[in-house]
Amino acid sequence: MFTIDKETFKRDYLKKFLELHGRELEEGTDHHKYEALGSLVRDYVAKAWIETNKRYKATGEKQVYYFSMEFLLGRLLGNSLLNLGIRDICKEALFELDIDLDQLENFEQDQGLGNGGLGRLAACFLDSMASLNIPGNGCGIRYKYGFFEQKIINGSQIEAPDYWLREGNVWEIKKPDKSEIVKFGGEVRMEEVNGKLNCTHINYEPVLAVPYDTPIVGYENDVVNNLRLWSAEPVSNEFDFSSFSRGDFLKAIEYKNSVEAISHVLYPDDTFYEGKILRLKQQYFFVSAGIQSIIRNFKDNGGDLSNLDEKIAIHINDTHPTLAIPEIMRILMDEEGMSWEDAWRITTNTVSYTNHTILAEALEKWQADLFKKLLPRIYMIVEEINRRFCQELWNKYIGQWDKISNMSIIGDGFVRMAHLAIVGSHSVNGVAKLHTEILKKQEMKDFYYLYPRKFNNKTNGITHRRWLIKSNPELTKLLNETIGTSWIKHPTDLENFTKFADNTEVREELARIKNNNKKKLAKIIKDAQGIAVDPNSMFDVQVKRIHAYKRQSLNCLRIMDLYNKLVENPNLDIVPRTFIFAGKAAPGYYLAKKTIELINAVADKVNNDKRIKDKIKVVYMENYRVSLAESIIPATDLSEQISTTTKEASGTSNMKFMMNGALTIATLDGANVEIRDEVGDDNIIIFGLTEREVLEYYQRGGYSSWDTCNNDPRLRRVTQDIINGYYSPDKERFKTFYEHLLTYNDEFFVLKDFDSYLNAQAKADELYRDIHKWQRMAAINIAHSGIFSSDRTIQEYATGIWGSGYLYKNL
Ligand code: 26V
Repeated sequence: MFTIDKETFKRDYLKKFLELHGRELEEGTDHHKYEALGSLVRDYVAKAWIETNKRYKATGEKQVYYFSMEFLLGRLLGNSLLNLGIRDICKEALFELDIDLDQLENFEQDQGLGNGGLGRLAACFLDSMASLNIPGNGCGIRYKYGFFEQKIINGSQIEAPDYWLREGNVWEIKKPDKSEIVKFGGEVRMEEVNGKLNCTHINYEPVLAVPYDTPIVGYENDVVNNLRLWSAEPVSNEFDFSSFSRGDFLKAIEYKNSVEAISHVLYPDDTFYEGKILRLKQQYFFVSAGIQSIIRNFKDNGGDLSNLDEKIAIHINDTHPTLAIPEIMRILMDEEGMSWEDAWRITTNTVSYTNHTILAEALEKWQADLFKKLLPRIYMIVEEINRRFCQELWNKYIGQWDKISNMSIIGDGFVRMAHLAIVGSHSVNGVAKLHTEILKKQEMKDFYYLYPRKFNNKTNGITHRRWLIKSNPELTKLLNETIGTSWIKHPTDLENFTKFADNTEVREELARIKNNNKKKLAKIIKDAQGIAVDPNSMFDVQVKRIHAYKRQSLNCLRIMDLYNKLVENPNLDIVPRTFIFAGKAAPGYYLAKKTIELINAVADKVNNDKRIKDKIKVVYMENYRVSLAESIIPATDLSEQISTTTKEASGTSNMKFMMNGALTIATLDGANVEIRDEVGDDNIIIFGLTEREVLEYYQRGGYSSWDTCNNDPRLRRVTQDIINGYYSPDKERFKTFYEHLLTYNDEFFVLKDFDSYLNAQAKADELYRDIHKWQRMAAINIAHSGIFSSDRTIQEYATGIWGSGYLYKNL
């Protein structure tokens, strides 16, 4: 294992600083100091990185490649130091140089190449693969602009570009010699030569895919895995791209721009699919580059392609990388001369797929004519996959034309990516028990009947190294002092903490730690937006993407109701609360942006009303991102997980909150169900419609939001307040919000769940009054959170899907 003593570290650091900046430490800025440290850590990591690679080559172990359009890594310095096992030494050494490590870490820009849950999950998975000694690599896009930066101006969201590379990125290494060429457009010629079909692709637009590698450090195990992100560049002048650029300056510039657009920006949508051709281009770009480099590497190491599936597992994170399937087919057939049958067997045995949402509006389907024009050879292969698949259906479901056309991969003029992903892979998984059941019973039921063995569940997880050890050092210390340190490598050992739930001293210590974290967050809030919040109030938090199904609206309506009650009776006996929101809305999602505005309008009114004596405060924190989550989550008392049942595939912040000792108020949706099963009904607050009730309303109707509203004076009042000028002189401002609830019958049952939600909140209020009772519940939540470590999730993927890793070999 990597070790270093304090003096050597100091020497190395000063040397690095001088080399990098050409000046003495005293003359450097904080950013200089951060950069020198990052760069030094990368040097330390480099040796293990190379060694890991060599070891994988020597043992010939199965390699996993996790393909994802998004990797939401956040900051890397703190976690790399932690995983290397030198964070404490480094902190002491820097202290002696008059540098505060915690502060320095704040100078790192978040690497925000993801929208939300799906991208962060990919990042947690990389951390777990490295920490479990699983040869697992990430493959994605190096967007020049990450997820936009959110500013709240006059209560509304304004988007600014996230040029995260402005000050450089110490973690990445560019590897131009490992570039690949990706081909778009053009024509395909098929010729029969000696009884074999030969395929040539001509007049295409070539794009150079250049890889940038980032080391992923395992926890104290000398493993350093690789995340490879591809950047698009024009091919060099020597390349003969004759038909469109030679001698024509303007065309050459156009070409350059069109190429660079590919890795320019991350699409800031996570639930609404638009058929933007650039996005399809992004998908094929990184998938083709990734697959080509895997196969090239495999062959260079003497691999035999006929057993590719025994040596390599390719996992696709949602449908975005589904073109991996026809791309592998293309290479095996066109470039390696394999038969369709052999190529198909190898491809399907290699690829596995995770579904992350059941929202119909997020399902990817590409217009077939656009697809064909952009990717002519890939389209031919998809057509052939579909022809053979439909043949199989015809033989099985004689005469059932509707069923067959519903299941077809190409239909109604579109290529349906989820269908291609299911047909072309050997495993399809959902991300929580309920979600997988809904996939099997509803969304993908026809495919489940056809391929029951492909479907399986892998409940999500989070890395406890970032989300507990790194972000909550005081809680980590308490755990180590009470139950020892075995939980760090075996997170389910956190269960041993259960016996301390009844220990008065431990409960008091838990309360003290929480209060400390709340004080830190209160300072961040004060510095950022000038609002004073009381660390002794209950911190009631909802942070996540803004979406109608996640129901920030429900949370907002109950705050409005509570405010009305307080105005009526300022002496109302309630536990003082600070309501904290954060999250970004997709720039084109009008209702979500209006939700942010409404919350801010409510905040403005509530925070400035002297009558209610500061009993409640509402804060909307700007620019939610991984590093901000790391400050908010350890400071939370109550975690809001209030999506409409059936809509949230899993959720992962729910797991982060419980691991940090927050209690959860939740619907029985996504992984909330499993959290409830772990902690028991007494240690979570559940409310709202059940799965059955929701599905019945969707199928049979019978819900009238209008009637629900009219029968509840509280709802009548708060819904009127949205449009009567109470929160904005402009009565039109929140009209859409109102209409969604009342004119369009409240698609997500916000009004229906209102009463039950208020009762649940009253229960939270009552529990919080007895701090011992509350901390007992907090302790039980922490103790049962180990199962939600992504180490458990990754072990399940490795043994159940990929057939990889140490655990698999020792089964
Ligand atoms: C979908 C789309 C649709 C087209 C436009 C661009 C785009 C980008 C990303 C996505 C993926 C959305 C799906 C997603 O993020 N699902 C979340 O996945 C989490 C990890 O499994 C899970 O915890 C959340 O419940 C689920 O909403």
